Amino acid sequence: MMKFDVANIDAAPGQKVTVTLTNIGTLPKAAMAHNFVLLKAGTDVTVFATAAMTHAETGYLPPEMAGNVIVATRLLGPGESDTVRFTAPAAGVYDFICSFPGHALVGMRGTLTVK
Ligand SMILES: [Cu+2]
Repeated sequence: MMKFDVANIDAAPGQKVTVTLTNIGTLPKAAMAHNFVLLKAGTDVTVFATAAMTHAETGYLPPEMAGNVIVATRLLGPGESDTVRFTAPAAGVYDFICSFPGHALVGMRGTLTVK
């Protein structure tokens, strides 16, 4: 399923947050991999996701938009898992997406609400 099971994460500014992503799918990694990419405020999700499509070599993280990424997991194949830790930024709403081609655009995204 091209969906995160958690669509919103709440945190307080400065709070330490741990996110573990597990790909529970069974399709091969080349066809259906997932990651968790938390984007800085003001990042256009469509622009980022579109730029990501051509960067398989970096796990679909566009080098030219590296400055827009707060934190990202590895790109995960079936059954794989990765954990990232970060400090919640200033109050606001931040998008997170899966940057595998097409996934964010069909709804594999969510928000981090910091307040
Ligand atoms: Cu995905």
